[in-house]
Amino acid sequence: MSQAPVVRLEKDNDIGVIVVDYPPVNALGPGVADGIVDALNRGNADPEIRAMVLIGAGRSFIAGADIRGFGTGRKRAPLGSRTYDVMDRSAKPVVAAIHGYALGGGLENALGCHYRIAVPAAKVGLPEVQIGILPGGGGTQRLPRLVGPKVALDMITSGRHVPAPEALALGILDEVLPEGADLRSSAVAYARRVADIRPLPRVRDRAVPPYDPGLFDATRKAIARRARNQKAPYRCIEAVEAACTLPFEEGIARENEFFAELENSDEARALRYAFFAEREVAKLPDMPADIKPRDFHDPAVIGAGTMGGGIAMSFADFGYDVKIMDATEAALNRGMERIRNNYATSVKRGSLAQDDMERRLARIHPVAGYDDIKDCDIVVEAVFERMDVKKPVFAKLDEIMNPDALLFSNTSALDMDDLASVTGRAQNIAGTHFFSPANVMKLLEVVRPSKASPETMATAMAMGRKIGKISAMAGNTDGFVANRSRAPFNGEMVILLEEGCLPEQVDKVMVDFGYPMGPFAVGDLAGLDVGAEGRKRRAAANPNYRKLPIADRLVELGRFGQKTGAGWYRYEKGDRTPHPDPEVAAIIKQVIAELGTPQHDFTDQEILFRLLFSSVNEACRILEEGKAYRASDVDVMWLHGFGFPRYRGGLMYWADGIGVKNVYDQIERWHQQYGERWAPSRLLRHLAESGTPFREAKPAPFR
Ligand code: 3H9
Repeated sequence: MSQAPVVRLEKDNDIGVIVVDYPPVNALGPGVADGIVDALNRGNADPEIRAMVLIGAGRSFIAGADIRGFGTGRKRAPLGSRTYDVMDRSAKPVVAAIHGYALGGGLENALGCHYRIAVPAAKVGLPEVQIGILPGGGGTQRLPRLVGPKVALDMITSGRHVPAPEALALGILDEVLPEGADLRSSAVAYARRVADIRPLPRVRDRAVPPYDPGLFDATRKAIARRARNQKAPYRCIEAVEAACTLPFEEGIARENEFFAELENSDEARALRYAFFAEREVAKLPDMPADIKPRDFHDPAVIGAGTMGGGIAMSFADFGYDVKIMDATEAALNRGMERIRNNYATSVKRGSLAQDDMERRLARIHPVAGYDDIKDCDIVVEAVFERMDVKKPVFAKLDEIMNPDALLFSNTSALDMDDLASVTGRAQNIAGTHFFSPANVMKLLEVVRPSKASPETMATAMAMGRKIGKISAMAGNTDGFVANRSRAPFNGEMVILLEEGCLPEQVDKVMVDFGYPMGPFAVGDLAGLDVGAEGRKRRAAANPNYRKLPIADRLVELGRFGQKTGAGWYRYEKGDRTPHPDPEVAAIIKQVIAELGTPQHDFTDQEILFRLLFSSVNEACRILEEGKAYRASDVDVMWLHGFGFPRYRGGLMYWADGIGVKNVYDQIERWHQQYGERWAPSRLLRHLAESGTPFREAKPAPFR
């Protein structure tokens, strides 16, 4: 059977309509660019056609180059013969008609067109930097000519998606259609209106609008923190600079060189991996394919503490009216106050408009008691993290809620089967573990208890996506996947102190590696008392539990972190900057003297490997127990739950870069040196012996 062409040239009387039809998002996959070139040539050759429209079939205009083709040795058309070049030579005007997304090569094609119109919900952008490359289809040369280098730099170095109304104001679009207007017929009418206008307005012919020459260095400075260890953001700036200083063709040649340099860079490979890992994580391979998530309209949150408030904000931020309750009116009022303050901070920082704040606040409805939420279809419980506090809440919810309401718990470690056992609806119960701050962090770890129905799990996953999260499924194991895989890292970083490191030394290594903050500074932010609770529980349950006397000592001394002005660091009043504290060094020395631990010097690499390898080993255990679907799910959790640097792909992807055998050998050496806590997992040994990368590890069936 012959396949339908991915690009068609259709005729609407005197207008040629070039339809790109390559589901799901019209990426520029095999044959698409050639198809557009062929259609443009045929349109030009057809005497009946006066002008053309370029439009996407299905849900989008063009989402950009086919990312799957990168790094596969595919050949690009040579400069001068690409779609944009053919548009530049076209004797007839071409109108880009945009709906859904015009991203990357999609927007670049639109910029090659003579006119651009869009529906109001469309989005345009050059997100290439997010996958470690730069726009390689003329975007770095055409966009600055159209909107000036300042806006172009902002768009190209951030990769942000610009909504159509803003794109119109910036001059990227010529027209945004009224709500509900039909894109294709409007575009055809537009093309008819402009068919005879000459000369054809080509973006490449425009002069770059006046700009401040200091702009480029200022942008380099502004992105230095978030772009550290990366090449692409700097190449983006250089390419826009080239647009401002070189003739068009030379600028294009420069862009092309940079693109070739970046396409196979380590950062680009890692970022592409992360892109696909984030899509893979949504797939639940052991669930029936026809399971549909349930719709929900009326969510409620129990507990107006920091987490509950953040969860309520997440619902409100994405348009849901949400009810929130707490045990006492005072606690509820405090919670609402905290929510208001959090929004107000965003307004002050300029990331939220005042009227948006009001709208979001108005969607959060404080309610007095269970009676007010009994008709809700989803409840997320976020009360204190102790089983004896959560169980009565679940028992009560089970009693008063409609029988088919779904009950989710924002626990970060507790046994979800045990919690579900106090209800008569175990099939409707799941864990939804948000990360702090819940309205900011993207990860939602969805925990699957043994009796939860596939529909419940699919709904919990979908709920996360509907409120802007990346949902990842985890098995019901202590700490689930994210915190369990992270726990050895948390232990190891404190054990390093027993052997001669200081918190600031470890933090510097991890910040240099790419974390936004060092782990000790993060500990101070989260509160050291929180971890101490978990350690107590685990030590009580397991006589072999490796205690962390230095961390315990700090908590005993009331050093809970930022909230008490002192933790691993000391803090000045009203300032969150961590200052190394000689008192902490003295506490460490004292505990070392009590323990008699031998001291030694550490290289940066040793510190990094000690922390991360311990977690790689634990992640392997999680996979061998069938508590996660894929190694790449662990990576997604580390990227979005713990701030692991995205351009390193994720924990397991990074470890593959070191090599599974090297990781195993080092872990085995530490096993000899430190004993059982470094015992290599069975899966790790198997992978090392068979030379299988972590990414290709086959986990046990999910349970
Ligand atoms: C570029 O253009 C370079 C140029 O400058 C130079 C050369 C011309 N390629 O995200 P979704 C797949 S670089 C291949 O779930 P949504 C995706 O994997 C590119 N596949 O949908 C998924 O597959 P599956 C610049 C792609 O509605 C399916 O489509 N462009 C691509 O939530 C649905 O995706 C970008 O970086 C692609 N380009 O979001 C845009 N895009 O079903 C990247 C998607 O098998 N794409 N897929 O899991 C996106 O940001 C989002 O997909 C988009 C839609 C916002 C478009």
